[in-house]
Amino acid sequence: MSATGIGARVKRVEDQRFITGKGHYVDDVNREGQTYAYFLRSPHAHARIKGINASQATAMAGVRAVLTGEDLAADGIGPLPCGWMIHSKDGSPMVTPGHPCLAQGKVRYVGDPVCVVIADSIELARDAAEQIDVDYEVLPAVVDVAKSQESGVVVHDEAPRNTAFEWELGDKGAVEAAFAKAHHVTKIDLVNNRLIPNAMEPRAAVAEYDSGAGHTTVWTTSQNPHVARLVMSAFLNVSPEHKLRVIAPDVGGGFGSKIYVYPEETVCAWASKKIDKPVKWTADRTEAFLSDAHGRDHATRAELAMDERGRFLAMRVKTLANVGGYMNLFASSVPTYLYATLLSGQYDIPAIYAEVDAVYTTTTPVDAYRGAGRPEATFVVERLVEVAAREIGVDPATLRKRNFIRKFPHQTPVIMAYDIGDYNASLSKAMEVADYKGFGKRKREAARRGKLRGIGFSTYIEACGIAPSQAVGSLGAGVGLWESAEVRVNPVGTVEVLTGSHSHGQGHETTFAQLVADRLGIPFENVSIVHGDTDKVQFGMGTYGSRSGAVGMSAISKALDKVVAKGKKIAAHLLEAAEADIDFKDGNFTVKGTDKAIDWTSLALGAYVAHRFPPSEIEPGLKETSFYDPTNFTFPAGCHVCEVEIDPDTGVTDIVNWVAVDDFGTVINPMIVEGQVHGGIAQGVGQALLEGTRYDSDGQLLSGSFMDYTMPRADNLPSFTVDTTVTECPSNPLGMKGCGEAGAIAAPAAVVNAVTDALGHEDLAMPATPQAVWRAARKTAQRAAAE
Ligand code: MCN
Repeated sequence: MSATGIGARVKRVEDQRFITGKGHYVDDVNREGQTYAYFLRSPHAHARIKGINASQATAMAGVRAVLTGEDLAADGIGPLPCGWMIHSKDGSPMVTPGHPCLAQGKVRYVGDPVCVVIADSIELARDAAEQIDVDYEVLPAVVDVAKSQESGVVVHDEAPRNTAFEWELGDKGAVEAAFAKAHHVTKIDLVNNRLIPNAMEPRAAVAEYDSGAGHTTVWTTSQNPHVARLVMSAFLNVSPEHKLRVIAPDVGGGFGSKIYVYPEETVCAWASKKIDKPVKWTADRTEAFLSDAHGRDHATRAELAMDERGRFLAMRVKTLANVGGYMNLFASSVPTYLYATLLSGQYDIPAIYAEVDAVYTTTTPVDAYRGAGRPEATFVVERLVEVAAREIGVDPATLRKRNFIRKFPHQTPVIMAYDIGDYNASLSKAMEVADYKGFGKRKREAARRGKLRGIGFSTYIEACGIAPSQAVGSLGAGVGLWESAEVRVNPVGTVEVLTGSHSHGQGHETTFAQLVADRLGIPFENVSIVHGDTDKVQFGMGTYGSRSGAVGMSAISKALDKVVAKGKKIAAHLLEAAEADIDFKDGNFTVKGTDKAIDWTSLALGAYVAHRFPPSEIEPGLKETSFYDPTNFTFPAGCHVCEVEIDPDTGVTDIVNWVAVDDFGTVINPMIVEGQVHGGIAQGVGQALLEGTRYDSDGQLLSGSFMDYTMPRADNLPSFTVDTTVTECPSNPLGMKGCGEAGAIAAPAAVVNAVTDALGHEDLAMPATPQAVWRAARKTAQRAAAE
């Protein structure tokens, strides 16, 4: 392995600019004559808008415009789309009344943008917004997904019970038959708590309309600028599409929350044309809490049927998924295709039946957040298995091993075809590294100190590399997501790679360059990665669903194959040899069995300056493109073990040890992968112990700041032990599986399994705050005293 090639721990090249304050983010973009947008947001969760009087604001000097939903409608601009149509079990299409960028007639969550003020400064825009009088008729709110359908509150007239869809997956009859003959049934009710994404950089947009060229440029905090352009141009009636350029420069984290096309960014693009001036908007942290798409928010009943030997016979799951006030772009696919299809976990379960009701409430729209559906599925499966183990008195690791899938490929009863894995290997390794055998001793020792010690497993699986068209076709989703790459070899041998992936913290500028340097045998420093600009990269699908390695890098790999193939043709011509006799290794083209050779730099120059290429065989230049659509998802899987110690007097949970053994197939950069795992675990621990989104019954967000919404900090986390097992993914040329979400998927179940193990009972919701844990510990103590 070279010092910078595949498998090397290369330090992230992008970090130089990030840690020296030289990153270039949207808020760093300033255009001449720019104006500032301020969104006046609804203070009510649910209200009819009876009128908007903006006359005083409009009259203020320096105010360029006050625009409302009516202005949008007058310009023929319709609601934002929802990406994936889901059909209910009765065959009816989901009810998705549309998401206007500025409220029309009604507001449906606190923070819903009602109008936008554009002014010469942000202070002025904010002052002017205070002069706007919105006449609201306040309506009752509903925030709890479990109560929404029976609440009598109607969020959208088109959905009288607030039900967007009632979807099902699996064989209901087979599941009922299996439950009827089960020896033991474990049943749990659980809530997957709503999360607020909190990327470090808030959302922002700068839009500039060039009336001379009839062209708009939007700089925006997007994870997928091309999809943003496609949606925005359709929404804003921009034709042809390339009259809109979207640039996503450095983006300070997204975690899924910057995939969608949001109202605010779209309104900036529209407003810039309307007033013929650049318009800038940067969300403040409160706006981020209120208006970034939230994650999770499921209420689930799950049941597992087992035979007398603890073999899993069937699983039955009913989930209510909160979609909030509007159906967002990916919101329909998260609790369906990305959730129910993973309910088999790592287990051989003959029959599974899942029902998912997506439900509107008067809360911030919910969409994908790191893991998107897969953390929810893992939480259901891994809690169910843990509780089942305790109920039937079998060691949780043993029960898992007894039920693992061992033969591959494996077709689950919920559509997914797992290609490869070795779940026993990762669990066994994790048990060893975590010294599972020694746990009993540690527990007794902790008890002597008055502490409760617990250990929890999470043997998770996820589907990454979203989304192969062949696989999603069988889900009925219709649209697959490929990725593009263009490899440009310059005459001096340096290489530029244009990729449709977007890096917003994942280190693509490093790992993608490692692949190129490794494959071409050229210095790592001679490779640069270009992304995030629709005028530079022709098209791409962006970054989410841990797809950029398996899909984006595979596209690069395919393009590199073409570059090498053409290089061989050129080398054959220059070396006066047959093409079949040319070998390529370590940056040198050689003629087999001779000492004739040409190095990479000379070949690159030759591609541009060499004359007399046979015209029918070789075109001058060296640049190749590939569009790569994988044949299947990748299925990263692994085992996380969390060990906790609880102080029963304070309820504080201390994570004392964490072992993660993951299978990500071929690893390009172990250091970056470990960083991804660390970050994911931190987010999962946040969900399990700290992050509680709270609305009051009027729909006011009570946890709307870092004072009330607790993010994980370094002192909440142990030093992680991260290890791997490797089974190479057969469905992409690099053998890679995604790693960007694994930690967040695995961690919540591991923590809750550990905490409930310590407490000795199951009745604990996330986040397991000190107060909740203290109460639970008291219950355990009272129960023990009563016995
Ligand atoms: N990698 C590797 N070997 C592998 C797999 C991946 O070296 N076997 C490298 C990749 O080359 C890439 C990184 O690890 O540099 C992550 O790759 P991958 O798992 O393909 O994930 P993506 O690049 O597609 O990133 C998306 C993923 C998701 S879905 C969320 S959410 C998330 C995450 O990445 N959001 C993040 N990690 C994040 N990290 C930061 N800092 N900020 C975010 O917003």
